[in-house]
Amino acid sequence: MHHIPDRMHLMLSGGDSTHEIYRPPGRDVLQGIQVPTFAIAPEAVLPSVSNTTTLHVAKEARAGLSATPKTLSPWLFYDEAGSDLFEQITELPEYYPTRTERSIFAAHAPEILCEAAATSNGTPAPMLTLIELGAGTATKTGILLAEAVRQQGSVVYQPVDVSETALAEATDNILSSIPGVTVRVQVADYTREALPLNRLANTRTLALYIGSSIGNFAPEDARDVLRNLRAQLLPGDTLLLGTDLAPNGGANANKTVATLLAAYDDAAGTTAAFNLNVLTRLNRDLGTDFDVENFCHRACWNPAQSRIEMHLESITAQRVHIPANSAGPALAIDFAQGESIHTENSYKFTTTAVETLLASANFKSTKSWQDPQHLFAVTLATAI
Ligand code: AVJ
Repeated sequence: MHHIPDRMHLMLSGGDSTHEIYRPPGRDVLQGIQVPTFAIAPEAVLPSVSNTTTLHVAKEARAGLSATPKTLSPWLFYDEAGSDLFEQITELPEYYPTRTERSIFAAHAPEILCEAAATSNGTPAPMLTLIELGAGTATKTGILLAEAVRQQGSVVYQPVDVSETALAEATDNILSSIPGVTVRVQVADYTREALPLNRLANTRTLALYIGSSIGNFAPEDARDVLRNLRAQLLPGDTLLLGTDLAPNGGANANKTVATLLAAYDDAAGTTAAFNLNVLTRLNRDLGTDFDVENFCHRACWNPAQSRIEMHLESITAQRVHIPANSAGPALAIDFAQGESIHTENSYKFTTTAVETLLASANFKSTKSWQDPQHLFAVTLATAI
């Protein structure tokens, strides 16, 4: 049973002129939530590519699979099945990042929120508004929201995500478990759109970018994502950044390459299923004819780039077809035996790398917290 949130707590997140009433599948009323929609030129639509998301999938697949080496972007993982598989990954014994970051929040939430509200000149602390990039179902955010309510009586929470269903779930969870939170959802892709974050006037913003989501971006792209965010903030606003740490960084002998590899190639095969699901998604969305059985999951550590890479390796020589659609003509994609599609990078950071990245986007690292095993870092940075 889904809890229907109190409508009074749901406010329109503006910034776009076109809106529609948001009705999650299988649910009755959630009419308070409104989300931006997109205008599509009628002539750009063919039956096989019938909405902007699918058009974007088609363009991405065409470009990535025609390139050498072949690539597919990690955002393609997150259809409904992929999002479910990712949730399962976060509970695997080998996948330490999610529970480790949660443990850091649980241990340090009061200090994190105090630091974010602190003023250098002794003026009264302003109210904090929490904005979360790529919020998903916001399962870890509750700890921080509950602490914000404890410290300031109430809090406005603005989760931003591409997935409406994830945001609806996030809203349900938070409104039913943490009194004092007002949720303003925003359906947007912060990686592609110059976001109007609808920063609330007369409050200070604490932007959350957690879960090591930044790890999917190559250094220059990561910098651009943070610069985009920075452009929406005022000096004194803060960013809480979650980053997975590099193996054997400094005095850290707890974290080995083997620890990392296990996290991306678990015994139950959940990460393999997550990786392979992207091919199932393309078959469904674009009518491609990937034989999913004929590819296998590979995870490797790239020490020069400090990243885990995920690949889908072609078991045999084979040809795959992308049917003609509004994104382009029919394409045949040839795979040699052992050739792979590079599907994801997951960058791992040293504390120095985190500081350098933050500085490159005009943030000053204020304070950082790690778990006792130094697997994961949570860094508070101030917009300067
Ligand atoms: C969601 C990007 C943080 O890199 O660990 C998990 C995605 N991929 N297992 C990560 C992921 C394979 C995850 N991030």
